Amino acid sequence: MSLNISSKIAQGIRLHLAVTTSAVVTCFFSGCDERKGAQCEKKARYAWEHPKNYIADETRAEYDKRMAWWAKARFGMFIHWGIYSVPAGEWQGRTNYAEWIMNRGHIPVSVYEKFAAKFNPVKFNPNAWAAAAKNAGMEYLVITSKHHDGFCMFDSRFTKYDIMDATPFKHDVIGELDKACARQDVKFCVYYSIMDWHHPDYTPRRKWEKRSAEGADYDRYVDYMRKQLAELICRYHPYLIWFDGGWEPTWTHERGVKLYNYLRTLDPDLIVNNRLDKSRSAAKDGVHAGDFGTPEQHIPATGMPKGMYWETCMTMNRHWGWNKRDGNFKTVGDLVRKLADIASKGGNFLLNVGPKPTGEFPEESLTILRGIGQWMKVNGESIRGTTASVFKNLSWGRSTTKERTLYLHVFEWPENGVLELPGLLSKPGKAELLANGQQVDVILKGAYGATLKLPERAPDPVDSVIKLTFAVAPVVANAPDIKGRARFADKTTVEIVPQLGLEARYTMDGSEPIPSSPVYKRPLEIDRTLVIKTRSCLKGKMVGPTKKAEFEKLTPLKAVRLENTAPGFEYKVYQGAWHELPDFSKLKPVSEGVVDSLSIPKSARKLSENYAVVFVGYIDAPQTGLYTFHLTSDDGSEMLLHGKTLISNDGEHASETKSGMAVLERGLHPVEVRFFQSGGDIALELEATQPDGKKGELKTRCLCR
Ligand code: FHN
Repeated sequence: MSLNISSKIAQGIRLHLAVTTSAVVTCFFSGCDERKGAQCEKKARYAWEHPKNYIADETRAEYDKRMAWWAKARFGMFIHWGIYSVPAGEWQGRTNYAEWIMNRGHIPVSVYEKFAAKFNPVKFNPNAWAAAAKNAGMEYLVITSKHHDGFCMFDSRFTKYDIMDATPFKHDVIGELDKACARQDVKFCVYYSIMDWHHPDYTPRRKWEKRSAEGADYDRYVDYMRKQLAELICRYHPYLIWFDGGWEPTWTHERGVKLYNYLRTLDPDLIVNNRLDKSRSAAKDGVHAGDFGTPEQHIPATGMPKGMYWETCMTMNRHWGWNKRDGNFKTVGDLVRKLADIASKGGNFLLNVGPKPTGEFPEESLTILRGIGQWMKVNGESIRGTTASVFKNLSWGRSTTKERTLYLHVFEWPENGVLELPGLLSKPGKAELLANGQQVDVILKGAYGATLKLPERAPDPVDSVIKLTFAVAPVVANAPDIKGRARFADKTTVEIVPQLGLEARYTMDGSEPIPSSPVYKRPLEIDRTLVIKTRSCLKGKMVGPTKKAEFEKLTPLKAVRLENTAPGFEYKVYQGAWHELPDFSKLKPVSEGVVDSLSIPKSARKLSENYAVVFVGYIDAPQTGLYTFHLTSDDGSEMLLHGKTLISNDGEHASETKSGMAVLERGLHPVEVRFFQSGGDIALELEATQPDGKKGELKTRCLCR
């Protein structure tokens, strides 16, 4: 019996103990058939009515212990599979859909339900899926048990809209994959969407729907949800539940907190992501619900603050669910480097597969999984069980850490064979190529620092790993941090943050810091454009890389003198499917007009997706001084001031805010905002923090009356 099954039994016993200690039902493991929903429901009802407050009461040590297997895993498989795979991304002539097809294609429930009767994935092979994950080096697997369309890929007692009742397939996909994962020693986890476009009690309805919300009772929907979650926990004992779709106003922080504590009361070892709370915080702050952060389709530039668990989820192509025309798959090399980059920042990588309606993985996905698996077979120890890099920045690649071992992920193999180890203060004991154990020469540089003399040929074209072992945990002198506003109006304050135990010496004339340069002791007041450089100093020797930061004193942008303006923005609407802002000079608008403030015009909203809008007007700056503009959008956007890009927030993404600063003279300044919506949620807002600190929407005017 593989370890994993026994740990499942242990989990099952723990589950019983966790709840039977609440003296609700004395349920002996052997006699209690978890599959009887009624008994499970009784245990869950107690947990719902009497949840423990894990958010407030769990200690950091308990939290870290519970997260240990997940943090060690580093790499998992995401699977988006449902009846939305039947139309394969196509509907009424459009081909850019996937798991959002019901909403973006405005498909009424009665029509969409018909996909269930066509869902018959006879080639579904759970063992092959679990093996594909394991062989790729993935230690856990998260599959959609219910996505936003409300269709359940498991046999639920609380709806007929599930794979057992509504499809000819009649296999409990979740249950079969759960068992297959146990056999392959892959930890089985499920995704569950709070948003549900099918359930009659879920609100808000889609704006385009005719289906009335009359009689809908959201509390009744939440009760449905908690019962289904009890089914999933009691029957399949998932190691983790990955929530999504909690962004609509009906779902609240309070509901997220209650749900989190309920789930943990039902299974204290369960891990839950941060998307069941509104804030999506990843901090263990005793207030917010959720155990790890979930950046999507991107890798945070410097990871997440120390102590926060986080996981980047990403598609292999451009869609989560199956789209038969989407051949834009990332390369194996790109994904291996992303995996190393994420691990070097202390995060996990959840890489998605969107299976076909036949039950097969796309061939491209299998090729990618095999390619990553080949790399992981040789280099897996440099990912699994590692922690973040001790180097803040490496020009040639990344680094991961395992106590007294550093794994150097060399993306760019040095032509001269010399690999710099910037700021390394500890003396390496041994250096070897992980691929073949070949020794690598370590050349010490004086009291501190070292380089490696590498063989001519890199063992791996994408990421060659060098294993460096030390007598003690290695210490690196990184560059001190420099904090301050890069662009300012009249003066600003700059802080330099030395590394613990080291001095930060600095210059303000752009020259290299040397042992006789000033030691940073207090914030620097600057009132002119200049360059600051700083470097760590240890016992009179400069160590580690130099950090450079440029500070620009902004000259106020001149206001333009205009007559006959009126409040608002002129706008033009364009139609098309884009993944980033198009070149509007090559397009013809489908409608135009004036809006009182920056908002999506009705003529665009009617298109619901695959459209862009360009707004033109004048910011009416009430005072002279420094303005910080904040542009929020879902999907991409851009703000131009006096014809130059001030903020770029482009690309397909969930709601995201980017900022930019400018010094404005009191008066009118030409502004243009460009926005595109590919589909799904929508957001567009432009706010400004004024020189007096007041934040809000600025008035705009246009030559539009
Ligand atoms: O709307 C979903 C989307 O379909 C997909 O499930 C991703 C995966 O993280 N989550 C939401 C978009 O942020």
